[in-house]
Amino acid sequence: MKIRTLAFAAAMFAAVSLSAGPRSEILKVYNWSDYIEESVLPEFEAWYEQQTGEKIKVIYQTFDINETMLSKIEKGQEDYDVVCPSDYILERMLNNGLLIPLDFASIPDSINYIANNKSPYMQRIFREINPAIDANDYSVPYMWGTSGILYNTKYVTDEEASTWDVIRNPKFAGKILIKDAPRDVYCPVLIYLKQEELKSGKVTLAELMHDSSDESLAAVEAYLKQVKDGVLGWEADFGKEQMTKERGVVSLNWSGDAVWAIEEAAAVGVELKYVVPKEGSNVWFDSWVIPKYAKNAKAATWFIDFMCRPDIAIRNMEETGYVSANGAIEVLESQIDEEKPAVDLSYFFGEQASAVHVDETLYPGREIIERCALEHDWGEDTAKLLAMWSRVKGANASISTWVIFGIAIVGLILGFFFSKKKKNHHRGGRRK
Ligand code: SPD
Repeated sequence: MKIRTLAFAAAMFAAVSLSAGPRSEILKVYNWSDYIEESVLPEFEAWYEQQTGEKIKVIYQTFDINETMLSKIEKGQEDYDVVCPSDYILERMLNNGLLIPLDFASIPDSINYIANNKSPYMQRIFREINPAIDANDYSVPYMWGTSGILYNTKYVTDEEASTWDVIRNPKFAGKILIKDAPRDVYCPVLIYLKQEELKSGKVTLAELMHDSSDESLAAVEAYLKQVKDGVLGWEADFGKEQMTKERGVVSLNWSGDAVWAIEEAAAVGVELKYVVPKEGSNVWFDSWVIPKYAKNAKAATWFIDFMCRPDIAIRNMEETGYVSANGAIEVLESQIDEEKPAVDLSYFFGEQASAVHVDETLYPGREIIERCALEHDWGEDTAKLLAMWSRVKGANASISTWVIFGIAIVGLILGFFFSKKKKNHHRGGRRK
């Protein structure tokens, strides 16, 4: 597995833009960094031409955080044809009418990989995102996983890593990496802080995922301020390498980054492990959608279908460490390793998968999934979370935080400018 470099993306974007043809022959894809096997892109171009008789050139760009992508669509109205938001951003895009429905009927039945490889589990959780709009009509899941703790077994015991409190354990001060993803940090910390309420049944995990109260934000902020002194870095993508090089020993991370790091570290004799702490966590997914400003929905739909082709899904998994949300049994079979303990995956693949020998970091078993919940859109309250995040990180803020912060400031300035312009216009109108 190798990491996509920014330079590659920039060079590819520049080269393709220069030679770009008519818009109907261009497909603009905006995806997370390190989230695809690059060679599938030219293969898609050839496949599309073979299937439709039409030419297509993929312009591929990447982002590190959901909020950058969202801002480009929501505020910038950029004409990306396919983007890949996480669950709570998909929910926001649905709620705000930013997506167009997928025209599944435009793909012939014989090659409709979207329809043929749906996982019943994914379909169910997509239906639950917004009871009024079925997210299955607008999006197709790409990868999924959990948030948890990646740790170096030379320094950290299984017991120490089994609780979220490990991120504030003074023993690991200066060697702790935290994902620079406010929602993915807030949720586990809140779950940790609300253990008593969860155990007594006063609150459920699912309810906590909607909890944007001032009280909970303040509690998480106070906790994270204690964590901060021991933090080596707030990272969007570099954490996995820091762990393989043993600069960090504890990392609050996503399961896919963990798989990548565990494999890379093993190659240099370092043992890393991943655990979803006992208190619970969030399960997440990223999915393909077509934003309403897209200019080539047809090629976008074919692209999404191509991504659901089992052999393509497997290659993307192998490259990135993440797990395809594809329900095809070939995808599961490609990951079977008889040396691993049996895991109950019937919730995802059906009864035939009640004891499959796979890596549980890749595919969480039923008992792990039962202590995880999905994050949700907070609407206007998202601003409170971002403000809290900036206060916690303060001078240590990373590039992505400054990007989010910059986006908010530009939004405020534009809002101020336009409201002034509107007032002047009204004044002018009255003077006439
Ligand atoms: N490097 C690609 C990372 C994509 C992971 N998405 C996880 C989102 C969790 N909210």
